[in-house]
Amino acid sequence: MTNSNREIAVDAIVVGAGFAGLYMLYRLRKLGLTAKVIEAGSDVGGTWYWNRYPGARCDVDTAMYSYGFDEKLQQEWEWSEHYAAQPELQRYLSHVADRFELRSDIWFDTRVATADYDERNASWTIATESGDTVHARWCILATGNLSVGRIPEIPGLKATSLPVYHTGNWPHEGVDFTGLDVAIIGTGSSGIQAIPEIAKAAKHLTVYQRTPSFTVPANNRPRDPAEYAELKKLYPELRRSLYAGEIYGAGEPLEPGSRFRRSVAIADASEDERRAEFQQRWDRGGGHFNGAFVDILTSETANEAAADFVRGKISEIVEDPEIAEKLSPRGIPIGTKRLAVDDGYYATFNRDNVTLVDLRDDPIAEVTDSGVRTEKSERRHDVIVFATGFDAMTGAILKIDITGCGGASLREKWAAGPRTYLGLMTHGFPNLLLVTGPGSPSVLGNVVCHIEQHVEFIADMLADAAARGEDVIEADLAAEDAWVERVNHQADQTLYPRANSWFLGANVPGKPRVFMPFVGGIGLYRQICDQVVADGYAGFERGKANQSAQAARG
Ligand code: NA7
Repeated sequence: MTNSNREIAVDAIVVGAGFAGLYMLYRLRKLGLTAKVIEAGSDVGGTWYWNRYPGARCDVDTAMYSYGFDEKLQQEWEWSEHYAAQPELQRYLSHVADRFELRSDIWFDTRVATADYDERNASWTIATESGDTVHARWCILATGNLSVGRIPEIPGLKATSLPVYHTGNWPHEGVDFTGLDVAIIGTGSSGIQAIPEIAKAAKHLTVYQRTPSFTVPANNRPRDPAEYAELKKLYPELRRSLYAGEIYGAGEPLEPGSRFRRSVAIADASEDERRAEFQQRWDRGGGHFNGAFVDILTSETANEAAADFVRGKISEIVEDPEIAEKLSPRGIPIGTKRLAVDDGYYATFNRDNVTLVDLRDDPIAEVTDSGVRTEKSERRHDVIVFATGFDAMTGAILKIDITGCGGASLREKWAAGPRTYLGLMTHGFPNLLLVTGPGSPSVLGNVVCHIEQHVEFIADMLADAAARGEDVIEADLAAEDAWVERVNHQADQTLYPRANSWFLGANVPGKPRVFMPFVGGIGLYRQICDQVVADGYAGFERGKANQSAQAARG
């Protein structure tokens, strides 16, 4: 990267030009603030810019995984399928950037290295890896929850001459697998999407699976024009319903106040009713499978019934009973790792050119120049694909060297796990705002609707502060402590902490095991935020920059 040495002062700096950063810029401009967005990629898109692997597509119906803030935009944009693929999502975000003329305030190909808070001026100084400096009152991190890819340390990997790819950082020119013997490591959502596509293209595909995941069919299909026109008429009500938490999770069922939002506990359904409910959700497709009963994520009995249903489907679809058993998750409650949504995943293991290696029986020993050696055997490959996930939720934030009041380091403050108030701010780091930070519902459900809510909360809070002549905002320590406790308490009421998921940081060796998202759901979370606003931004200390830093912080 070349040194560019730009130096500017703006009201707000936004890091990241994905769904969150683009909408944040739009709202900051509406407030009359000057803003600059810094983006590491060469274009907008965030996670949809980087995750270009074969099969990459949204696991939520894109009619709802899209912005609702502009009526014309949602009326004019045409999604071609229910679960749009990466190129279409990238086109959508590019269209949004053009439509609202956002690009002029974005620096592309630029990565933020450090962010330092100056207490005397209540402002942030951001330095980029290429030598730029930005001074800003507000520093807003729209860095995404799944931005920092993880390739595990495996003996021999650094030295291998084989081509190695990670699903989260896929070459823009694509990879031609024709005639190749491919290894893929990892069977989470990304692996589950990539495996069927790579299997179709490659000579042979070997899937190295450490833990089987639950996945349900997407039943993806082109949008029916009449149905889509009807949906567009209902958009305002559908968005309201989704944002109020009346639609299960991500919002696949496209009816207001949806009948797919069920309040029935499993104990109140007969065996036949249970099966019928699971079956119709399986047939319809999508992640709302887990909304079949209200207690699937809180009751072991309900969870086991859902898990059993899916295991039954695996044994129906997969012809070899031994492979079916290896693919069947056991001991992990369904939904406690994000439920994957697939397109022909289990059936892929019936193909002659696909081999499943169960790493629980036969762990990887090393990567060589000719392939992968496990403890029991050695296989030749031409290429290795890692679908091994991300340093989620905190990875992109902590990659930046952030110092707050008194030179305190955010990495040190969060050494035992992230601490935030509402997932929006962290005490000791005034004027640093997080979009869908740890402690907010963020990754549970439809992240675009969570992003819109956070961006609007932040914009309204900045407008309110400006109206009162205030320019310092900081999370109150007691409010933060109480919120962290509440996030943990909510998670402990559910089965979520039972899985070694990235929600818990359990996928990254050495990362503190703390449940990071707020599991109470978007409806409850919005109510809490609305109450905070009604109470005059309770839990946020606010003041003026020209007061002494101590006084400003109360
Ligand atoms: P995930 O869901 O974190 O999945 C990563 C997969 O990689 C998972 O199967 C892991 O097995 C496997 N993994 C990780 N490290 C290793 C090593 N060292 N050896 C073998 N296998 C390994 O990431 P995804 O990218 O699939 O999905 C992330 C989110 O993106 C997803 O939830 C959606 O929201 C979109 P493990 O379970 O750790 O045994």
